[in-house]
Formats: sequence, structure tokens, C-alpha cells
Amino acid sequence: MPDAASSPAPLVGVIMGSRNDWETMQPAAELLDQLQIPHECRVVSAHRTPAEMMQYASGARGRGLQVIIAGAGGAAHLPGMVASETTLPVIGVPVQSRALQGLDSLLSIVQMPGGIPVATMSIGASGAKNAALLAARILSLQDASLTQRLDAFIQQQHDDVLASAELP
Ligand code: RP5
Repeated sequence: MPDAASSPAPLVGVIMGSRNDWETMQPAAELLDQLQIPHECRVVSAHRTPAEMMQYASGARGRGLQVIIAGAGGAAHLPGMVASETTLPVIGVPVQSRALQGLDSLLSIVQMPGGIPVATMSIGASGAKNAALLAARILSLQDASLTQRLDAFIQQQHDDVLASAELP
């Protein structure tokens, strides 16, 4: 996992409930890198380090973060608990669990009570990738150069699909 103290100051916090979630969450970090969005990556567990989780969430806005991406698996309380301690947008990524293949994670994250929103992505690495893209779209509202980089990403994706469209 990259050094959390990397500069410039992070705008997106990518957190996860366990180091074992990193493989799932890494595509989010890679996409944020590609879009040149400063970010930090940390393990913050709702169950194993609850005090640190509360501190992370309540201090996030003051440290300059603008969006939090939170990945968790199983009894996946991290995104919802973080959203309860900050008014920043929180994007939840359900990590695929061994026992229930991530359906447990998805339902844990998506079923928030009214009043505390979590934008829930799909299960696994695709969800992590889309979490980064959603964070980028939020940040692009105030950043014209990021909007251009997002447009270029979409154009490249379009071109890549067309280039691979012809099958043998
Ligand atoms: C959650 O429990 C984590 O997000 C992880 O996906 C799941 C299992 O954690 P480990 O036992 O693999 O550390 O808190």
C-alpha cells in the first residue's frame, strides 16, 4: 500500500477494513493515480480499530479530504460508520467475502437508514474502479482540468473498445 503521507495533500481517502482488502481496492488507487488525483490509502477497521475509525472520519474534512472511498467485506460497517461521522461524500465498495461472495458486504453497505447516505458500488474490483471514477466526477465539479482528464479517459475507453471490436 502506498505511503499515506505522500504529497500533495490528499483529496480522496481510500480506506478499507483489512489489509486483505487491498487487492480489491488497489484499482481505485491506480485510477486516482492515472487521473492525477492526490489520495491516501489506509486500513481503518470499524470493528478492530473503532476509535481510530471515528477519529479518521471526524477529522477528514479538516485535513482537506473531499471524498472518502471505503471498502469492506462481510459485516461491512465501515462505509456507514464513517458516513455517520462526516458530511463528506462517502462511496462504499463491497469487498468479495469468502463465505458469501460479497452479497453480505453489498447488503451491509447499501441498506443505510434514511439520513446517512453511502453511495454503494458493485462488488469487488469493478466497484473499486467505479468508486474512483465517481470521486473524480465529484471533484471535477470544481476542477476544469480534471474534467478534461475524465473526458480523455472516457474517449480512450471508447477507442479501446472499438479497436478490440473485430473478432477473428
Ligand atoms: C472486514 O472483514 C474487512 O473489510 C474484510 O473484508 C473482512 C475480513 O477481514 P480479515 O479477517 O481478512 O482481516 O472488516
